[in-house]
Amino acid sequence: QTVSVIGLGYIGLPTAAVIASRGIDVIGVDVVKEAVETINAGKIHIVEPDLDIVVRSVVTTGKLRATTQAEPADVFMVAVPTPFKQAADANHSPDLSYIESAAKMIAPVLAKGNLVILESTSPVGTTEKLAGWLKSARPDLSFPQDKGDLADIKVAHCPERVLPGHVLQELVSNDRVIGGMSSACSQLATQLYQKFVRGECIVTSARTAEMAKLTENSFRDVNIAFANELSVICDKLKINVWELIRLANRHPRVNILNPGPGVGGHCIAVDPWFIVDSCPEEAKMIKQARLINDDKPHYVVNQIIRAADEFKRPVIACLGLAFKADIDDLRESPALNIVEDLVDKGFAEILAVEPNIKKLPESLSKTGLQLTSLDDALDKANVIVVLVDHKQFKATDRTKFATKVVIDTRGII
Ligand code: SAJ
Repeated sequence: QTVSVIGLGYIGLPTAAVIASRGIDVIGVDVVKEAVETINAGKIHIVEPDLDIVVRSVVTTGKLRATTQAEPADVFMVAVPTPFKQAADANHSPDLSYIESAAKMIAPVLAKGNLVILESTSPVGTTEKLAGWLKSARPDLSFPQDKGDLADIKVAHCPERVLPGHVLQELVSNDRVIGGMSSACSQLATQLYQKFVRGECIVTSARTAEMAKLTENSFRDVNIAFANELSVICDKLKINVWELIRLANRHPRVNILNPGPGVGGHCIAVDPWFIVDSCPEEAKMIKQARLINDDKPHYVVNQIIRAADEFKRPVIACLGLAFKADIDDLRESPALNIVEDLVDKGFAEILAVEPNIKKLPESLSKTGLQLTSLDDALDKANVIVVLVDHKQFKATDRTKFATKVVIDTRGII
């Protein structure tokens, strides 16, 4: 059996590597030539604990090979991004163009008996759309929307659910929701996942699987919004929100999440919008949670401006740019947005610290800003803003903060 993974990013590459480590031949496909070359050299282009070791091993044994062009395989797993349309689009409508491109890419090499799995988090109805794109490119084959269990090509949605930073472990241990477009589709997909997943594989429809994934991330978003709202309320009432949450969580049925500078990443800050886009009238709380979490970075910027006001020459050390602790991922990062906003406002000298990257993203480097080491930043700054709870920051000697004004959005100090 040969499995082809389309999209070798934060989900696709670990998935390809784990499947290959089970002795299955894997062809990884990505449109980015540099990523393909890096992988074929046994290296990785993303930060994820232990992934380098697994990739090196499966590339060395020849079980994983990367290429820029689709090749015939038994199973195609699509793990491409599903962002929303950014440009001046207040409705956050989903951008399915990467899935459509993936469909066009694999269609020419599809053969009778193949299974196509959509792993990308997707709005309800996307798996049917994917099957539709495949069908229009290959009218010579039959698909489950017309032929059900008897179709030549099987199609299923099995949403990824792994936590960045713990991907290798969660890929294997998490339960999987398998949403086939017919029961034969689910059966074939289950057989594949059972080869590398220790968790349970639970079968449902493609639409329910799509909604299940969106629901998981919306649940988290709504709960973080509750914590973020509490943090703003506590500021006003002069209560330490961290102590408050610790106390409330002593109740056996209360489990409040952590407030922060906002919600980032490609998942939780995006997926709830897919529900809002499908049901704008009905998804009231889900939308409100998004708005609360999206507003938090502005609130933090205002806190910083007020703190800097005390100093004639404010120097602000911003600790962390990633969207959460101990990763290099800056996608939809509230920390990055806050630093961009501070630089843009130009009222202070900004020092950006991010131990997990080697150079600043274009949005900051073009302003002339450079990465500062943690020690330099702590020495020079009079205002310190903790934006990410990276392990390096948590391990810092607390006395270094003693003489500074500290805004700790993560509650590590
Ligand atoms: N955050 C808080 N407070 C918290 C928890 C998180 O402010 O108490 C913030 C983080 O700092 C970060 C954002 O929320 O900015 C999201 O981080 P996260 O760790 O909650 O989740 P992700 O985006 O890394 O991964 C999520 C996971 N989903 C759930 O936990 C329900 C993961 O299992 C999914 O596979 C992933 O989204 C995805 O790919 O959809």
